Amino acid sequence: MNRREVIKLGVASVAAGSLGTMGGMPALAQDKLVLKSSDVHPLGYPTVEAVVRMGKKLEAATNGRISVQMFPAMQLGGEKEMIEQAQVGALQMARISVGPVGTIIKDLNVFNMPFVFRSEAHMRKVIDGEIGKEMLEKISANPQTKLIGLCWMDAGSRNVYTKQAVRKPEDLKGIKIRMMGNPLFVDTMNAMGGNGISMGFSELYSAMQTGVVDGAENNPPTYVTHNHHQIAKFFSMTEHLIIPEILVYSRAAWEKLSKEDQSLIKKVAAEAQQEQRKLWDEMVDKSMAKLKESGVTIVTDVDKKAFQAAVKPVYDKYGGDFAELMKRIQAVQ
Ligand code: GTR
Repeated sequence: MNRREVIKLGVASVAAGSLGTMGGMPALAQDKLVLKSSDVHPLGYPTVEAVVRMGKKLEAATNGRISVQMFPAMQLGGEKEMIEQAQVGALQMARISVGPVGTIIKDLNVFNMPFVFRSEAHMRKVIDGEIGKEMLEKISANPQTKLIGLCWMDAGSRNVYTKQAVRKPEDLKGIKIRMMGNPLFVDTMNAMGGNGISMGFSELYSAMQTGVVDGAENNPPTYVTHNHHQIAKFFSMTEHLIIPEILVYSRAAWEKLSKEDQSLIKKVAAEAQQEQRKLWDEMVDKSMAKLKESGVTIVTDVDKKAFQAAVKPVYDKYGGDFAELMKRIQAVQ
């Protein structure tokens, strides 16, 4: 029995087939391929919209044979659960942050290093170039991941948000900041002066409400979309992490695809990488406007140099693993 997501057109069409051709119906039921895809963000969010558009392109290119069924807004759990579901083939695609993937593939952690990119524009050049290509291949080539790396997406810069302004490392003293599930991030927050608490994204809102954490760090669209700005009203532009997102495909499901379908999916994914960043830029502008309207204090006079100096222990601990890669990233202009 083929475990691929195959939906038969139904008993009626099979019966029609066995009776010969009725109304131009093919003799055999046509297999449809519905690609289940998941994201922690809701419909309309740039990463979700980019994959929905990919689905429309796939439908158009295959006369409806391939389509995407989107499960947004953590319907299928947090990022950890999504990765596990894709690994066993219960989901075909998952849009995730590189954050947790760094725990599976060491080299990918280079993108998770604080201040590794000079700017978002620098990060985009890196993911669009040789290094980006190599990293996608690393995901696909490593059997342990059970995933295929399809394309990158943009998630801007992450900034600290809590109940007070954060301008320098001392301001974070004794403050519990939720970080993504990867020890590198807890070390980063501790080095920045706070107390890093590792926690899944799906638990964060209630953890902020109940005071389990005092705040978190993320990009403006996530901060606003998930209403975190209603609880933690100071958004300090620390820009300590610029972590790309990644669209992965279940390896188990990928291996069942024809070569033609694989290259079609890769082609539309490469287009999505470029399209998503336009949606992203618009969303960042909208989110910043909404923050201002909502009475959030946006702290811009952050001593970034002090934070950069503070994270040196993170470089001492992890940097040796990918010193060469970091040099290549710095060399990208
Ligand atoms: C968002 C990202 C999510 C998730 C989240 C988090 O920026 O889009 O995929 O990683 O951050 O902090 O867990």
